[in-house]
Amino acid sequence: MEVREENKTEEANGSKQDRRHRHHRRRHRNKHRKRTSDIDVVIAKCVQEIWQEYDDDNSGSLDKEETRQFVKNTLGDMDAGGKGMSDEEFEQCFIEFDEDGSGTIEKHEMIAFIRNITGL
Ligand SMILES: [Ca+2]
Repeated sequence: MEVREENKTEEANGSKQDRRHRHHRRRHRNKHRKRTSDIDVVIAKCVQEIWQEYDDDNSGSLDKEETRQFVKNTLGDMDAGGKGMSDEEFEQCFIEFDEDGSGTIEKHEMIAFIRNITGL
C-alpha cells in the first residue's frame, strides 16, 4: 500500500531512469529491514505466547518444572517416535536453555534457544 503510493508520486516526478534507480535501491533496503524485523517479531511473539502459557506464577522466567511442561508439550511433539523425552534428555536440554546457570529460563535465554534450534 505504502510502496504503491510512493510509486505513483514518483511517476509524476523525475525521469524514467531516475525513477527505476531509486525504486531498486529502496526495494533492496526494505527487503533487508523487513527480513530482520519479521524474525524478531515472530520470535518475540512466540516467546510471549510461551510465557503466557507456561509461566504459571508470573515470575517472568520459567523455572525447571515450567520448562519441563514446555519441552514436553512442544519439543516432545517433534519426536518421531512419540515417546517424548526422558528425564536425562530433559536435564541436558535445560542446561542448554539456562545459559547463565541461574536455574530458571529468562526470555532472552528462550530467544537464544529458539534461534539456535531454528537456525534463525
Ligand atoms: Ca537463566
